[in-house]
Amino acid sequence: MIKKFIFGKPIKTDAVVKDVEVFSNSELSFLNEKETDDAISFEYDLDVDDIVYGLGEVMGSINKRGGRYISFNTDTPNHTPTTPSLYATHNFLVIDGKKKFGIFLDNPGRIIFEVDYNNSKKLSIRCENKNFNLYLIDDCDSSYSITKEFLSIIGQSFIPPLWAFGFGQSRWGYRKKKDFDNVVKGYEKKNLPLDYICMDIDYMNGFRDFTINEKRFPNFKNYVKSLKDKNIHLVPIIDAGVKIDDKYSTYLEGVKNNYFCTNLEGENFNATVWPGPTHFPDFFKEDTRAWFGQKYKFLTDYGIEGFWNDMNEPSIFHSEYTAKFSKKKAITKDEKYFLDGKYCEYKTFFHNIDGNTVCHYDVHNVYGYFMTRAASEQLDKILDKRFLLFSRSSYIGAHRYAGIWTGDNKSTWFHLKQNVMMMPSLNMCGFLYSGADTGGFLGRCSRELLLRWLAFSLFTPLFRDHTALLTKHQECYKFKGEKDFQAILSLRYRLLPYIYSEFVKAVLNSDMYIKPLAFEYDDVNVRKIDDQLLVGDSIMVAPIVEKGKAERNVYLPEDMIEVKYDGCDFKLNKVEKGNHILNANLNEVVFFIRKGKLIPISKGGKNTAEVDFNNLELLGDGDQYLQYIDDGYTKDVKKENIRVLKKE
Ligand code: MIG
Repeated sequence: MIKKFIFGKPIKTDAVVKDVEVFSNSELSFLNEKETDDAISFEYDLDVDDIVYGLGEVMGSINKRGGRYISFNTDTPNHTPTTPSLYATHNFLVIDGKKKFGIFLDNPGRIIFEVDYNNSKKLSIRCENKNFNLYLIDDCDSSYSITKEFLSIIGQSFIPPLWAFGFGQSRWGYRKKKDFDNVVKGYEKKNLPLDYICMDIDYMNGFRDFTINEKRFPNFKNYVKSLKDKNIHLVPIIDAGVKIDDKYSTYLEGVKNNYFCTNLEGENFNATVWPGPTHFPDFFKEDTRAWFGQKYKFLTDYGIEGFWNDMNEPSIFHSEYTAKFSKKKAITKDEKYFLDGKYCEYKTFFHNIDGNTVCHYDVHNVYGYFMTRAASEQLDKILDKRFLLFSRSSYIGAHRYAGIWTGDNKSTWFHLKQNVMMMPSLNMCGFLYSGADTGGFLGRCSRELLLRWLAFSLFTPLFRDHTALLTKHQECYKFKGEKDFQAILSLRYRLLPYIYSEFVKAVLNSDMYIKPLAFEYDDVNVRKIDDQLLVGDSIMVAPIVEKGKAERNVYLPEDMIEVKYDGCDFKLNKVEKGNHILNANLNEVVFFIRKGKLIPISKGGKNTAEVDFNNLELLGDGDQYLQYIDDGYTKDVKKENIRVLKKE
């Protein structure tokens, strides 16, 4: 049963799309609500064995106990075990104990969650914005059913085209056509698959959105087409800020139509990001969203069908207010308010929400969501097929409009493990099309780390190798011994019919694509496992996430079939329920097929277009597999596209 509780006067976030009955707040007494001048708080006593799932894009394990998490979208390059905020806000959590319930705080303001923090045995939630909706899901017998109820009220997740399920290469630092040609050549030469290349900020003219540097990309339309003829897509980045420049049409249109956020004086707010001084579009306004979204047509007219939205927390290097106040010797009390804390700038600009002026700080966490929604709603109108879109910042609701990537991680084993642990939480919040920068964004990626990371990421829908400016090159073809890379990457394409089918079925059924083991198995031994995951309905993965290791422990909650793939053969081996050790060399991936299940395997290909979805081999001991199949572009994604494959 899902119940809605209303506190104050919340703004419309559209996070929840289904009507939910409203109940009196007195029914929430078990959450010990307390209201003070500056917050509404809740507190709940946790039993020793209670597990707390959820919160989407946050650091830590699948079980959130022991952590302090702050919902306040932040551009941070330092993701440590105790980093409280990343780029997204996903305020859904499930408490799994004697009492089982889920809570979703549809609150765009700053929230502090403490989950058995410092062994307090308490779950405490402090909402700074006192205007919000709270949804409670109870009367369910498992965390999994609570999650599915939740997914059913927030609406269907975004589905990109089939090519977006291929492998993508990216690097901040590709500047000109030749850099992209080299990537294509590099992958071709070493016989490695590739479906898309991301274009980072240097393709633009002085970091102006919706421009192309024609000197670096002469005849861009032909170039896009020539790559598409090879089944390779270009995916340009779009940043949130619009450069202040009298000769730039996007800027002029924004000023003329009052599309931008305003400052304390009511003028357009001025903040510095990559292009220098910029204005931020006020994505809370419908007309701003329609305008900004239509701007993507500039690029779709060149044949572009995929984008990534960045810097939309929004990230600010510095602003007119920090500049002004930092020069002053004496600061008044009022001014101090704006300089108090790290997030001062967010208190100094404003949105127009249904005619009311609202301080950005209070609604900060939905800004990126509304940017991505702007893009998605208009791309949907511009193109008569599905498109790729993924965003850095997000909020629950954004999952209907785009996928996400998890931002600026590092080339470390810890970040690989963190990627594994975060995936189920993202899925719980509707972000099925998601993934991390494979190989790590910052730092120097070793060959071993990249191979192991690819061996995990090949199971995640967004499968992209991305790295930062000035780091060591991290493209697969830059490393010696291409055979190992061929082996790992080819598995993605051999599993593509399974991955695509399981992904779409999960979307259509308001289900998760990647799940914790405990969501399927009622087995005390799996409650603490956070480095093994279920991928779709048939596969369990147990990735190697440690340096110098070719083996690891794995626990099977039931009899399974171990599959070892080395680039050619699938070696099958029946394994009994219980503890085992798995071995996988750098050119091998080991995964498991669940009891009574099947997986379809294709012959593979150099890109998704080459994969034959009809000529499939079935592995496993089940008797039928439900395959979702379509043309890879249609918007009409429906259950009728599912066919039954039977084992002979
Ligand atoms: O301030 O566009 O997370 O993926 O390569 C850095 C450059 C801005 C941050 C993104 C990253 C991207 C980078 N961007």
